[in-house]
Amino acid sequence: MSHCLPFPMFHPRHGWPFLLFLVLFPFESSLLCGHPRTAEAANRVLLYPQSAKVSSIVSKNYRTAYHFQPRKNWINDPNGPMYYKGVYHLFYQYNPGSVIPGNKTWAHSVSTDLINWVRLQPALERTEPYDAKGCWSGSATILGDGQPAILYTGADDVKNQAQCIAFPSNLSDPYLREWTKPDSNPVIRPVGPGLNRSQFRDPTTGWAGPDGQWRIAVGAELNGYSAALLYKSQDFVHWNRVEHPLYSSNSSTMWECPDFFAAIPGNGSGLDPSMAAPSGAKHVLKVSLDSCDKYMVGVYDLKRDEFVPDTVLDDRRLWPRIDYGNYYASKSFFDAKKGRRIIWGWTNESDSSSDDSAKGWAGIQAIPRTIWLDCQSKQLLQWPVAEVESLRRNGISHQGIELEKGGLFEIKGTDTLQADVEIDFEPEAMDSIDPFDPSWLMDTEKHCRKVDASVHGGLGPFGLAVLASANMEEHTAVHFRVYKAEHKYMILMCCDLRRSSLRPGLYTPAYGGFFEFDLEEERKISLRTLIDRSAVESFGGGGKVCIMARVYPATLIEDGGARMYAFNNGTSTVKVSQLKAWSMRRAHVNVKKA
Ligand SMILES: *[C@@H]1O[C@H](CO)[C@@H](O)[C@H](O)[C@H]1NC(C)=O
Ligand SMILES: *[C@@H]1O[C@H](CO)[C@@H](O)[C@H](O)[C@H]1NC(C)=O
Ligand SMILES: *[C@@H]1O[C@H](CO)[C@@H](O)[C@H](O)[C@H]1NC(C)=O
Ligand SMILES: *[C@@H]1O[C@H](CO)[C@@H](O)[C@H](O)[C@H]1NC(C)=O
Ligand SMILES: *[C@@H]1O[C@H](CO)[C@@H](O)[C@H](O)[C@H]1NC(C)=O
Ligand SMILES: *[C@@H]1O[C@H](CO)[C@@H](O)[C@H](O)[C@H]1NC(C)=O
Ligand SMILES: *[C@H]1O[C@@H](CO)[C@H](O)[C@@H](O)[C@@H]1NC(C)=O
Repeated sequence: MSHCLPFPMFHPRHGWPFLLFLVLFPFESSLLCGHPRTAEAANRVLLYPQSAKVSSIVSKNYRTAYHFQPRKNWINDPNGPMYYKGVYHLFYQYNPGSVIPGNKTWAHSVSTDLINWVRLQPALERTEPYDAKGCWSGSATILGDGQPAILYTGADDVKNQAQCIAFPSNLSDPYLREWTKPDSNPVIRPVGPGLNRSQFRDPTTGWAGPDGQWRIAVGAELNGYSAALLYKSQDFVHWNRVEHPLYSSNSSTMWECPDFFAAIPGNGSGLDPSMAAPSGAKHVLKVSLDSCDKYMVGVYDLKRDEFVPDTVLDDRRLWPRIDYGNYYASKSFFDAKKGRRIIWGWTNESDSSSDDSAKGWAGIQAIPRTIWLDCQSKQLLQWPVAEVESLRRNGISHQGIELEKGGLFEIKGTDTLQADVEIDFEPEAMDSIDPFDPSWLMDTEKHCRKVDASVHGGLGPFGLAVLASANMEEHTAVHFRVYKAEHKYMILMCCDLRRSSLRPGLYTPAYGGFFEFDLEEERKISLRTLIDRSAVESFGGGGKVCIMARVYPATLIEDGGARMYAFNNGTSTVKVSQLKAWSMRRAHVNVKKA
């Protein structure tokens, strides 16, 4: 299986993307764009009466430094990401007037490196009767003639959801600032057998079928069950519903934000959806439900025009997830510049809405991730886009650290609030591994709560404790625990937020996911964690399980001196064969307007 690589082949070089950014978007004097320097800029400290023990503190220190976010207000789903003529575009659900959801527009930013972003005017605003209640989520497609098109959901005043189209007003504008909604809108009305007109949204990017016609899927409730409805069009403007859905399931009632794409097993290259998928390609259907993003791997039966999953799991708790933490409404796109598929996902706040009002902002996008299918076509793998590494500085590295039971190694020499850490754990012995119980798969969060970082196991828990206060009263633990199943090893990865902050009233689950691992062959269990103030984004086993989390430690504000440790609380000794960490520079995210 020499063609099966753990990571995509491409390794773009760094350093230059930021320079290119400066060339394309030279700094203007109007860095604040006419917005007054409001209280937002001040380090606000609010005391809440409900907290007797600890004062609730809301600080600008929670604002992320290199995750995507607007300057202020509410954001949710990523929309219509695309690469077009040298520029990456990201649109996103945005309430221009408030820090709570509502009045959704498509805000718009552009980048040349996926890291530094310049904001533009909104691409879509609520201007028509059919989108009076909001321009909701959707996708961009690069059509055959090279022109991009947006399909989005318009919500009207009487609870109809309909799919609408928009085209760039001026194709000579390199940033595609203005978009036009043609009179033919809405192009897909919420009518048809079995359809619930207020559960019909989030059109996918179009893909070309063997008959040359375009196809899209739309998330829907069909006869009371969840479906990805299939539509066909010759010209992308006139659409017909295919009688049967692309895929449907009785295990839930509605799917949001479907995403459908082809991938070659074990190949890190992405595939262009406007071209027929090569033979041997598999297809992936991702859907959003239960506050998380789940997916199925299968084949696209072209004769029946249907997605057929390789495995049908009736219990949706068992469906694999894009991310086992705080991550929703993801959307992927084919990056023609580097021939890869990239996925964006939304991460909400997990503080209170009064905290959000005090901060003046709510919501970020997770780091864009390269996404590909493993050799066995069993699961998706994800890794932060290589461009993220351009933010690294002051790297440190250690080898061969022995961590016995109770071992704690402080990682010093990097910024602990903005860091990128890569660590490989290697078990010294494999004889004390605890047995696996498949029933844990039904509720991995429950299992992570039960076996937290202080519960000694055979092999594990071992991992990182980040954003920790001096006495460890506050810390976020990201850790692994190895189990032996009948013919394989199962690794549990947890991200435990229960001690992430002393502040009361926060949402602090213990996230968790399992992955299979060939421990005898691979030996090293890797963890990469991106720490960005209130974001802790982790990639276990080379991207097999990803966990995005939001944390609001008081430590971050009070002494600014958060600590970071590698630890082992398992009975068996583990060796940290390699540990690398970097401070992460602040990216230029929407601070200026083009
Ligand atoms: C939506 O906008 C209207 C005014 O256009 C405003 O009255 C209302 O409060 C806004 N709603 C939200 C949730 O922002
Ligand atoms: C279209 O964009 C180009 C490049 O930015 C600009 O020179 C031109 O004036 C624009 N045309 C219109 C009609 O706005
Ligand atoms: C359609 O969906 C809405 C929102 O979930 C629900 O309230 C309504 O009962 C559904 N209508 C039908 C006919 O099932
Ligand atoms: C869903 O349930 C209905 C009615 O019980 C059944 O006819 C249909 O085949 C089921 N569909 C799927 C995808 O299981
Ligand atoms: C991956 O697929 C592309 C076609 O999309 C092909 O050109 C390339 O050789 C493949 N790479 C490997 C390592 O198989
Ligand atoms: C390791 O276990 C001990 C004892 O159970 C506990 O006090 C300590 O907090 C644990 N370490 C971490 C990093 O959780
Ligand atoms: C994000 O916030 C947490 C805590 O309030 C909720 O439990 C999640 O349901 C929510 N996620 C989404 C997708 O809305």
